[in-house]
Amino acid sequence: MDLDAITKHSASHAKPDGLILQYGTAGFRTKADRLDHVMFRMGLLAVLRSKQTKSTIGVMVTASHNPEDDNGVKLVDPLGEMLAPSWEEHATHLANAEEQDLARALVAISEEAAVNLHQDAFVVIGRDTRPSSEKLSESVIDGVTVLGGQFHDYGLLTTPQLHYMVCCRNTGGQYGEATIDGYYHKLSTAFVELSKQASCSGDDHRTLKVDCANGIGALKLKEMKHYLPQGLSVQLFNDGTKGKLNHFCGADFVKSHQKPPEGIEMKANERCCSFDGDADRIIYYYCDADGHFRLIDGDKIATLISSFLKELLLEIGESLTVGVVQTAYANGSSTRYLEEVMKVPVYCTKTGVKHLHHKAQEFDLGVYFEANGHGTVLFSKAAETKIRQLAKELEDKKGKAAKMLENVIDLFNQATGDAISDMLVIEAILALKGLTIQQWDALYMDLPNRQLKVKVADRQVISTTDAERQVVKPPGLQEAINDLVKKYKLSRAFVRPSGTEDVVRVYAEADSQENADSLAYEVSLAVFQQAGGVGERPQPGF
Ligand code: 16G
Ligand code: MG
Repeated sequence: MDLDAITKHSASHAKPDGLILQYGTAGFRTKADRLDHVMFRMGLLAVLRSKQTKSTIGVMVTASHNPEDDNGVKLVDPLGEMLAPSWEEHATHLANAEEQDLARALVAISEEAAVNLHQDAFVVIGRDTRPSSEKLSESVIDGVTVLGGQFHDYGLLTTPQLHYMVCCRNTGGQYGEATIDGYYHKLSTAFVELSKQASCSGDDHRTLKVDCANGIGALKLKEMKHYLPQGLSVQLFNDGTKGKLNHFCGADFVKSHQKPPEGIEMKANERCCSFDGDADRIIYYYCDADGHFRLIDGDKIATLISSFLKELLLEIGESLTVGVVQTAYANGSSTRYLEEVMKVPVYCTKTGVKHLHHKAQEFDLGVYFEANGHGTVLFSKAAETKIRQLAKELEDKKGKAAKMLENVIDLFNQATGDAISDMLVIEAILALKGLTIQQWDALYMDLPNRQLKVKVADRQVISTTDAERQVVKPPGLQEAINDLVKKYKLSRAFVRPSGTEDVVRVYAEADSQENADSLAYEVSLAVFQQAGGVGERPQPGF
């Protein structure tokens, strides 16, 4: 390592004095103008990680569903997974080292992680459409080059596309070709093959309206349209030509406000969906004949997909295990439906894709979705091999089911949740089963729910256990929540410190919207009073 050169370059990406940032659930995220030094340093870190793993590492510049003037960065590990936890710590140390300590911090990481500095390094970079992203990705490249790493800059990509590229490059092209054309080709081929089986479902021209959150998803779906069959017509809204990124639109807005985005024309019973700012989340919805807005969130997506997979597995008759992984935010009705009606085992993990992903790897078919629409299906290597073998050898009903499962494997981005890939799987399943969006929605009734946030002086005073469903600190808060929950029917509530914002999040569900709102308010007040609330006290009503 040429430590002098590093120190010299770092001076032009100087860290603002005293600024401390944390590699959180989705990497570093804050106002874009505070991130230049973090980008440079993540370029450095990506090189070390690449040397250590002898693999290509990804760096994605995005702040997902956050406002347009925020930005962020995360590293992608060799098989397209989130960065390993021990390296999250290295990332935090490196980002927070004062200028004069930077070289020392780098040496310390190399030693602790036993990095062979003579090894070659290769880093791939992607970015979203934020005005700040281009400049920030140049700072990443600066960091990569000063440490002698080689790189390929993909420019504008969705987050899942970057995960895909990393996975392709580290599997010798087995997973797909590491180009944007390779991505479209892989997904569209699998989609066409899977949809072919739907010949008798009648509705052969399907329209889907997509709110692209004024983000990267719009650009990429536009490119992909040429690869999609005539049968699926995708109409883009909030495509970034006018509106602001994530402003009154996008999956996060729709899910948390439980209302349609601005800028989309919805007619009764039309199928609509929203992506988030970096296109790794998807939420469906429609307006019913009475004009009521109906949300179909990640839980219902997981249910649709699991029931489809279970049917195919029954057809092929192999004893492959299926598990569904959710978080505490999963609607109580979805968990009950999955367990009691569909008889699939359901597991709950902490919030954040890496936790769900990890748990899902324990099954032959691991379906994981957060209620906010982030998720995918993972197939174990053994299951994939078995399915591909049956698909090749058999021509009967069993072989047909195996072929469909093979298409599903290729269609899901198994590196991470992917709005484009999930959308295509859902569209194929709806067509295959001849389901309308109302029929899908009617699988079960969501319990009314409400999410709120509370500002406190230090959100870390709250700590939780049992996959974030129980508070252990401050003492007494869980008892207060228990007492409030007892006042309502079919009720449940939990609180947790956010991993991406300086707030405490509150979730409540109950038998009616009024009761869910009221419970959420009362729990917010308890948090405010017992966990050091600041600013305005929570108010009832919405
Ligand atoms: C990040 C996570 C998402 C999680 C959210 C929770 C990834 C890629 N993204 O966006 O899965 O739901 O954080 O945010 O892991 P919160 O901690 O602020 O509630
Ligand atoms: Mg996102």
